[in-house]
Amino acid sequence: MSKYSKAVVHILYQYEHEYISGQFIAEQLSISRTAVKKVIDQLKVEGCQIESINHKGHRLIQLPNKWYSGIVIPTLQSQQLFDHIEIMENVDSTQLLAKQNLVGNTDTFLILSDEQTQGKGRFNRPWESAKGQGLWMSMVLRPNVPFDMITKFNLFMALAIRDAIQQYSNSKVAVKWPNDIYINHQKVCGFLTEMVANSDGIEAVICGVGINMNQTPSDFNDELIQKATSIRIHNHAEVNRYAFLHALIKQIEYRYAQFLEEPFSTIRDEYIAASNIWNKQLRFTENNKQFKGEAIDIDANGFLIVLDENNKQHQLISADIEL
Ligand code: BTX
Repeated sequence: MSKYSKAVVHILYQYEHEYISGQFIAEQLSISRTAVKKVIDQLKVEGCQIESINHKGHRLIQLPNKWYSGIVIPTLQSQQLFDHIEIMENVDSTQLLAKQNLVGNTDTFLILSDEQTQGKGRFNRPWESAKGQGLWMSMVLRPNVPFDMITKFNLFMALAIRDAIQQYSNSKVAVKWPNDIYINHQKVCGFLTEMVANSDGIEAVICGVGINMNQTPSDFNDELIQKATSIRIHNHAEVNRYAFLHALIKQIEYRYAQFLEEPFSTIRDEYIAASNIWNKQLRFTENNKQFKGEAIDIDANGFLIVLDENNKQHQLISADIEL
């Protein structure tokens, strides 16, 4: 990739759907028109649809389904959460990479990848992360809080992700406590929060988020076709990945600040209203024990209160729930 391709992609994207001359791009970057043409030819080879017309210029029609750092970085220019942003084409898991990269420094950062070959959910379950179709990312944050705050962090993140997806969905987006986001009865997102801690508190929080952005129903494999959905399916149009990422990071910034300042009780009513687990019999698995019951409340600390079939009350900090 030419050293100017990031800048050229960014200019084309800023003027998306308009013609801009090679001369204009050359002047912006203080390079020759020949150099601009070379970069544009290379971008076309990579899959960028660019129309080039003599005496009119170049017009970006469509970008391929991949992250361009030349657009991600300026799109997230105003964010305050991360010291740096890493963009990968392919990785086993952004979560694994984040855990490796947080060692030996105190940086906060975001990793995005076009594809994960070994995306992981909770309990090491596989997370399907097909190339170009979703938002597969991990955030490393360094809140100066005691380690029992991790559960609370997860609750605030749930609302951030829900609110961002809701901006793009015509159907209601709901939180399935504690780690999933649903549209109707199908999963659109799974996220998980892990941490590195020492006796003084949390060293790093690593939050992995997988969002099905642009799959069509036929993109899901046999296991997921019934269980999973994407934002696009409920938006009736392809989702602009950069606009969505921007909306998501804004929501995460807002909820992260709230998490640092406020108790869970501040968002408890909002969380309860956003949840999809009420008024139905559910199957719970907690520490390998299974039982049926009904969720009746989320308490001021974010614990789920469940009444089982024998009317015994349980207070759950985390569990697997089958809807
Ligand atoms: P989870 O354990 O609640 O969900 C995993 C389950 O969800 C799987 O067993 C499968 O049934 C279903 N599933 C797998 N892939 C998908 C998908 N694309 N859409 C809907 N359902 C699916 C939730 O785990 C947490 C997932 C976190 C994923 C992110 S992606 C970026 C980061 N890197 C990484 O390896 N994991 C996180």
